[in-house]
Amino acid sequence: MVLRSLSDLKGIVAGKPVRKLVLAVAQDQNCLSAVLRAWKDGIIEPIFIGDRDGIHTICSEFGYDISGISIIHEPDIDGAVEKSVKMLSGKQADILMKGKVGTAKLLKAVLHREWGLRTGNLLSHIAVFEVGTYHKLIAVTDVAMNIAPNLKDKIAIVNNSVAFLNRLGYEMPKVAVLGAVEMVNENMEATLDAALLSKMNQREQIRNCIIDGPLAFDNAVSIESAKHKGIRSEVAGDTDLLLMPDIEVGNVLYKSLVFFAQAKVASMILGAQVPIVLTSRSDSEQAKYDSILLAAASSK
Ligand code: COD
Repeated sequence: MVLRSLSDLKGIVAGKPVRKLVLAVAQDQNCLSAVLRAWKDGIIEPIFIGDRDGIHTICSEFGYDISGISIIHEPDIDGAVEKSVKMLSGKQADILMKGKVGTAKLLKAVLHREWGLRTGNLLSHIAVFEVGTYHKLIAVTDVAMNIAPNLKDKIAIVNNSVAFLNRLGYEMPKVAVLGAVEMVNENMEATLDAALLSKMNQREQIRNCIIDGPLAFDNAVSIESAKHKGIRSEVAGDTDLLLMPDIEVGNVLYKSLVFFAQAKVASMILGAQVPIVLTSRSDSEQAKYDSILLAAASSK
């Protein structure tokens, strides 16, 4: 199975129960608009936690009808984040979504030792792009949570991402581990990790996917480019998942795809007790809607 567009996710969600989504620090116009659209489309049932007056002001200004939606009033940002995370860890809802709060603040609450959403696994971020010049969706990890993953972290990030793609219906997703070059260079750590991950996959230490690397970005997404360099690879030109060497490379690729290539994107955090919709403040309303769709489609 291969998904070609983010709207293909609707077909997956159609067969699943409606999930309860908590919007943490809900007084954000783009987030409210996306959540309400997803609610009307029967994807989720929302709960808003945040400043009630702020939420009502936005809704009356933009004409949003929120009658029937529960609002938990908590004007303090830290308090609203804590109440939201606790609602998820208390199993009263299914999906957490970041509203008008910084990424690091929300993630620190998610990682809280007593009332957070840890599982014992590494948590990681995944972004799924619909790019006009590529023949299918392409996922990129980790562009927003793990800053400088070591080999052990990269194994966990691949495992999180592969389990996620398997849940979306991909039986053997193709994983490209990126480097600046496609040869192992002992001075470039990313190429050493890539070679190890590929060998671990060959030896079935990492399963349910096909890993190849190091691949430079052009070889990962273009078969012509790979052929030109004489690279024989099952992954080259047909990648489903790009593993980034670190957050800077990942974040720059993310922003380049959105701002230069007008790609559509959906993103979330994997590996926690529940799916977490974590879009950045500059993401569009459509990206927020698609991220809710992604979280619902990949729910267990
Ligand atoms: N998965 C599971 N546990 C983790 C993870 C993870 N990815 N990261 C940290 N932990 C655990 C550690 O094991 C430790 O027990 C505790 O959390 C604190 O660890 P620190 O001190 O390394 O981490 P923090 O709390 O200072 O920061 C964690 C963040 C996720 C907030 C941090 O890594 C971060 O700021 N990431 C980048 C977020 C960001 O700004 N993204 C924006 C890009 S758009």
